[in-house]
Amino acid sequence: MLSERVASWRHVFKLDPNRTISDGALDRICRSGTDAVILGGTDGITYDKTWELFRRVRRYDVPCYQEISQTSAVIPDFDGFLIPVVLNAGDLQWLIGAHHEAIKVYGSLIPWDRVAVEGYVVLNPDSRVARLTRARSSLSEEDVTGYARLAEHLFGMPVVYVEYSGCYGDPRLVRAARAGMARSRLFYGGGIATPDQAREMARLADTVVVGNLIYYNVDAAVQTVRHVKETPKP
Ligand code: 1GP
Repeated sequence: MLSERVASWRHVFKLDPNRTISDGALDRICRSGTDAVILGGTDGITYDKTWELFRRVRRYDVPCYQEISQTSAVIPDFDGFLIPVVLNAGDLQWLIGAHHEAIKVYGSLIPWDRVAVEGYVVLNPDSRVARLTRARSSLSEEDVTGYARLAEHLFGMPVVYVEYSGCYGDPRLVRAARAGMARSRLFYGGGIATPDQAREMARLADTVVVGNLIYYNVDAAVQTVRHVKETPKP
């Protein structure tokens, strides 16, 4: 089951098929010792761009997963599929609409043992994902704890994902998510650029996701693997 594999991830890189990465940088990311590489993004995700990047990543041993944002870009060859559900979306499409449309058409073909749902709480109002989903991102600690509790206990989601995409987050809200959870995996992603940031979020979250840094400082990105893995688990 993918949800069992996800439970072992401490550090993950997220690559955007809509962004350019050199062979050298990709080589360093794939050999970095990270636990998994996720391919996903918000804008301009197509089958061709996803395939092109997947083809390059799968030459390496690192497991590679697709985070699905466009049904038309799904590639069956990935090791597994992560399905984002934006819990604080203002637009129902990103909570259940797109999922229902996709399952209506492709439901009988979906390899459920290779699928895991991520309950996203989107907290950076300026991020592309917040704008697209019209996320209600001005949340209190109680709000975030409530979303995390709801994701785990009402919906049985294996992952709660505190998403600050593009900016470093407020540790108090990451802690608030943890307070609502007992068994699900807490993912943190957003703006990690320094060793201190990697360590701080690794103390609070089970899994730390690094994205943007790959594209402007691959050396620093690779070092986050060590900084996260050397930090005691929460
Ligand atoms: C984005 O959470 C990931 O979905 C990582 O965020 O790109 O800001 O590192 P950054």
